Amino acid sequence: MNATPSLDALDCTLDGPVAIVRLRRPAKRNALSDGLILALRQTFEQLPAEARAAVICGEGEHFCAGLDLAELRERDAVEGLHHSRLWHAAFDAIERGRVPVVAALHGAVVGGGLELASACHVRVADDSAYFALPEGTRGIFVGGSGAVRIPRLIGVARMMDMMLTGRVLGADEAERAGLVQYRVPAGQALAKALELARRIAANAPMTNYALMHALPRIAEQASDHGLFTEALISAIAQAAPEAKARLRDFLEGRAAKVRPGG
Ligand code: 1HE
Repeated sequence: MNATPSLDALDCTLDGPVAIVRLRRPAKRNALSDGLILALRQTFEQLPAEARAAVICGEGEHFCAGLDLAELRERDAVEGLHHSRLWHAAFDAIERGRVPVVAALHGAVVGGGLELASACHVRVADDSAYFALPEGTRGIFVGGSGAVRIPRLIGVARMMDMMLTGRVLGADEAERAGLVQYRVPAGQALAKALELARRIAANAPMTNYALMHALPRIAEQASDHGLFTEALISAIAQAAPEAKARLRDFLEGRAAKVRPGG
C-alpha cells in the first residue's frame, strides 16, 4: 500500500473543547480512499491536546459513500487483507482513542460510511440520512469492522437483512433499530452533535475514558469478569481528584441537579 494521508480531504478544527473533523471530498461523496483512511487515523491519533470530545461530519450532500470503489479494481487477496486491517487501525483510533466522538450523519451513510459511523460513540442523524450496506450488491463483504460493530448496534438479523436484500433504512427506521441515538430535522445534525459533544466535554475525562475503553470490553466479557473489570474501573474513576471535587460540589449544593428532559 503506497498511499500517504490525504490531509487535504479532511480537516480538523477546534471549537472550544470540541474537535470538529470533517470529511472533505464532496465531489466523490466523501468516498474513503486509502489516503483518506490514513488521514482519519492520523487525525484521531493526533487530536489537539485541548480537545475533550470530537464530532465527525461530512461536507456536501452526503456523510459518506463508503469505500472508494475506484481503488478496488487492482487489489489482489493479500492487498485486500492489508487494506481491511488499515481500516481497522483507523477506526480503532476513533473508537479506542482519547476522546468520545459524535457522528453527525446526513444523506448517504453507506457501506464503509456506516462502518465509520459505527466506530463513533454517539450517532445523530438528520431526516435526510439513509443507511445501507451495498457490499452485497457490489459482490464484496464488509471489511472496515462492520461485521463486528454493526451487529453490536442492531443485531445480526438486521445486518443480515440489510446485506442480503439491499434494504435501505431511513432515519426513522435507523433510530428504531438502535443504529442512531438521536434524530433531528434535516440540516440540524451538526448542531445537535456539537451540543452533545460540548456536554460530553464537560464530563470528567476519566469517566469518558472509562466509558470508551471499559464499557465495550465489559460487554464482551463473561459476567463475572465484567463485574470485576467494572469494580476496578469504578475504583479508579472515583479516586480521581476531579471526581472528589465534583462530589463536594454536589454535597455543598453547587452542582446541577438531574431534571426530567435534561
Ligand atoms: C464514488 C463513490 C464510491 C460516489 N467510490 N466513487 N459504496 C457504494 O456502493 C455507494 C456508491 N455510491 C452511490 O450509491 C451514490 O454515489 C451515492 C448514493 C452515495 C450518492 O449519489 P449521488 O447521485 O449524489 O452522486 P453520484 O453522481 O452517484 O456520484 C458523484 C461522484 O462520486 C461520481 O463520480 P464522477 O467522477 O462521475 O463525478 C461517483 O462515481 C463518485 N462516487 N460514490 C468511488 N463509493 C472496507 S470495505 C467497505 C466496503 C464498501 O464501502 S462497499 C460500498 C461502496
